[in-house]
Amino acid sequence: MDPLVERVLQGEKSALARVISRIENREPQAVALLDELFLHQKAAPRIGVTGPPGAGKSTLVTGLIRILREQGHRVGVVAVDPTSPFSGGAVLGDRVRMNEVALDPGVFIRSMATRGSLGGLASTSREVCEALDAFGSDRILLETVGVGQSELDVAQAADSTVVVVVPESGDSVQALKAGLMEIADIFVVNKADREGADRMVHDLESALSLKNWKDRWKPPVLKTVASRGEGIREVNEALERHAAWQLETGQLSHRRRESVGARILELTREAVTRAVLAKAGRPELEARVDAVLKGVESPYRAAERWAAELLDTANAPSP
Ligand SMILES: Nc1nc2c(ncn2[C@@H]2O[C@H](COP(=O)(O)OP(=O)(O)O)[C@@H](O)[C@H]2O)c(=O)[nH]1
Ligand SMILES: [Mg+2]
Repeated sequence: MDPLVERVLQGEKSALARVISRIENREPQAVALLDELFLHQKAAPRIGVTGPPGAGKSTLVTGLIRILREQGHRVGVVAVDPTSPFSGGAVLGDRVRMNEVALDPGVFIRSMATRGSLGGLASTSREVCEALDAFGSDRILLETVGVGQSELDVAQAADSTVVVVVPESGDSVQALKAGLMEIADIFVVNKADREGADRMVHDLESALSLKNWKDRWKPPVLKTVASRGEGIREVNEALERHAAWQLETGQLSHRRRESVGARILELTREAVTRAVLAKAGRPELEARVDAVLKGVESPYRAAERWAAELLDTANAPSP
């Protein structure tokens, strides 16, 4: 076993931090580390918290960490926020509270910058969750900004997803139509100390009541004032109910199965692309680019043709 992996399994924070840096920097050894760590996961529940910038996600996460710690859990947090150019440790909303939880030996917080593409962020954050799980975090919180498809991908790595909105975001019902409805297991209307919170709750509930929830989990709509710690216990209870429901109905294994399937496909796609470029090389790609630029064929056609050729070669009986 890699000594670094051994140290992570013993719960050494500095070793975990190093493994995560290797994952983030896409260092070649990271794959070997992940490969070893994967087998030591205990399938800790992963809780996604998503919503627009400034909605209070980090503040809510801080409150959840506190409650989970009271319950004796070891908590791992991954915060992915491309809209917030935080530097150093300023991950969570309130520095003082953040320091309080970050100094707790039972809490590990990692913020992820916008390094590389957003698409890469989705798989990187998933890998970081795996490392946290092997490390011994038995609850993993994943904070992401809900703005684009990639963030939705990140949210989908979670077993339960909390979507945070605020009263003044009158457009959030609009956002629901754009896909948040699909991923929310729990809605939180935060900043309920502001005007319009009840109206927002009402709007969300009306939008939800239009759907048929038979045999499905109907997302509850909760109100919080995260900055004062109000309503967070109820959010945690809703998360516990959702986890229990998923276990009873088999949804949990279904969701994880889908997630692992998508992951294998994604990794296979990456591996195939790497292998093709290594073998055929850039010139092969350039020739196809030329054909597309000259209007000989479309990129769709070029890709289809290339894939067909590759599969043909792979399937051809050896001479
Ligand atoms: N009035 C009010 N402000 C809040 C509440 N929750 C968080 N905030 C503030 O909103 C700002 C953004 O919070 P943050 O947690 O960083 O939002 P994030 O970008 O979604 O992670 C901070 O200044 C928080 O103190 C709340 O319930 N009421
Ligand atoms: Mg935040």
